[in-house]
Amino acid sequence: MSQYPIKPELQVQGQLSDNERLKAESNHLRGTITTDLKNEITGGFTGDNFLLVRFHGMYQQDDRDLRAERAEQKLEPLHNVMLRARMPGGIIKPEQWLAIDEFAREHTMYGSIRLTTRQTFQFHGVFKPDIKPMHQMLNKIGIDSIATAGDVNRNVLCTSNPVESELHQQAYEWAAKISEHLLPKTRAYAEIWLGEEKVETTETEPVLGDTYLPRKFKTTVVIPPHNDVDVHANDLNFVAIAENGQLVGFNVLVGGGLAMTHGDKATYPRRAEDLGFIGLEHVLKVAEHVVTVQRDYGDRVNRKNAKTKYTIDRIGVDAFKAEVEQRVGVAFGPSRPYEFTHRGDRFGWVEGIDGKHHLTLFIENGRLLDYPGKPLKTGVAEIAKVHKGDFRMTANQNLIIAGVAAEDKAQIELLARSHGLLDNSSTQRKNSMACVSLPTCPLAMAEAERYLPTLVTHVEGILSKHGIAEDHIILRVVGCPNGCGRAMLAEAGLVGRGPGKYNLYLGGNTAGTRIPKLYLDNVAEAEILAALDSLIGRWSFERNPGECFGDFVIRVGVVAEVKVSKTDFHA
Ligand code: SRM
Ligand code: SF4
Repeated sequence: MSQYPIKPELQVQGQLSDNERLKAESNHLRGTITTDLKNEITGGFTGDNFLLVRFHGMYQQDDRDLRAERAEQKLEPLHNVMLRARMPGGIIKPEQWLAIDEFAREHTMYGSIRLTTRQTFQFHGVFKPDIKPMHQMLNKIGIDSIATAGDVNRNVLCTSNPVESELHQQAYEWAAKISEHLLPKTRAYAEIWLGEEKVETTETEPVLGDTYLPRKFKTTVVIPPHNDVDVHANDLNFVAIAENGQLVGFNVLVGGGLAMTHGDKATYPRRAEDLGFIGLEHVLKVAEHVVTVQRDYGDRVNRKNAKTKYTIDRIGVDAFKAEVEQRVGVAFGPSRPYEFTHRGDRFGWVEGIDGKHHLTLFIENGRLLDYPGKPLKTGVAEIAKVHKGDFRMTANQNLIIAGVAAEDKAQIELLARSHGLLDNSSTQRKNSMACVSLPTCPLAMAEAERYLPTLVTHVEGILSKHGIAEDHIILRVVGCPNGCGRAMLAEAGLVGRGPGKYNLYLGGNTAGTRIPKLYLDNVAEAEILAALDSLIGRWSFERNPGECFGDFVIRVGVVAEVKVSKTDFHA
């Protein structure tokens, strides 16, 4: 039941999806998780708990490489969970890092820390007996995993490089406040994982609602001209508007999202669009009511069309905006001018305007592990032992060692270099990204993380062959059309169709403001590389000065521009 008058004509009527039942019956996300935790017969969670643990930041998984062997031995899949932490703006302190480093080493199947495309980390392969101790360890160091998955507002992103120190600090504080404001109010997490007493209260969820949101919801705070968080992948974005280096308010963009389903034309990636400018005093109320409008009008019948992007396309952006304005009690002002110019992280050292130094490390695929001759994970831990600032995870799966005093730079750099954290990867490699995919992701159709390094080597070869080895294209690979590595904002995006087969999409741009379009359907590597070879060859001698690959392929008519996703993407 909403606390606001509802317009039934704007709602989707019909049989609610089963996820709505399970949320309603979950006793505010408790289910019977506690009982399941004690069940030693299976390593997994049963019934509704399988999905409910997601609201607590965990996904039940099993290693897909081991499935057949386990089945042959008549064993159940090797159930474990993946944990995703809540880390608004991706900031983590060295002492927190050392604790997660130890947990990953001692208590996870893969021993890695995986930096994600949403500025946080994941542990993969945590077995049931270690789940509760893991949450208690995290709680001890001031980290939780509340609402990093499930039908809620997820980890709130914030432009990561703190080079414009004061503005960044202000933006970061808003990201943290928005994250807190939109958290579920249920005490289920504290009771189940931290063993806190159940207090007899009548719990309600005034913002998210007692059946939570129709679908996942994603929010960013971004400081132009860097669009490092890829705003168009997100439901709600606060674009920082500054005057004389001071934050004065935000332009609000809503309705971005990248997922689709192969063969279902009612699903498509979509850019976020502008609602207008708001002053700082309205930020939390606007965040709250973009959420409550999506809560009340999002599609709870068909989950494939449940995200904000579809709500806006169904009811119209004007109706959506009017509803938000009415609930907040304020009108959006005209959008203030701003421009996004780029997305990639700024690798190497930069000096902030406060005189502190920040070192951005390229972490291929965000996977921190000790590789032969490249002990990356140990390297970051060694840095954490001496570092006096903090670490910042970027939305491109990289890591910034932030807030280094001039006199400490040499020591940090030496540690980074001696552990392989500062190699001379090409610009192309540093601007390529893949989602996790196999072996842990249950939805993967093709390889992504494990394939990317080889694919990049081929693309490096193509660039060299055409005499432009120093140039790059924004290249992204995802194992399925959910698009976690944001291929649907790449200049060249590969989307998994089946083992070794991908769709190739072309035409995103460097600023991340355009959705690419299908160029090749369900093809293998040879065909993809042949196409890239020919197109990169043309780009190398036909491009206008400064013209990026994505702009080029549209200008010369290789693919049509996607202006309005609903009509253009599948056309
Ligand atoms: Fe994602 C589901 C990994 C960012 C869209 N995503 C999954 C799951 C949990 C698979 C599952 O449901 O069982 C993947 C776990 C793989 C594993 O083994 O770790 C997974 N998503 C990831 C991460 C780790 C990819 C990475 O390589 O970094 C990212 C974690 C983000 C985080 O820290 O919160 C991740 N996922 C994204 C993004 C990119 C972004 O948000 O910037 C998207 C596209 C943007 C969007 O939401 O439109 C994305 N993930 C999805 C979807 C499709 C949602 C939809 O609208 O239909 C799913 C499937 C679902 O929700 O049903 C999904
Ligand atoms: Fe898994 Fe697909 Fe997301 Fe890749 S894009 S992590 S394969 S859900």
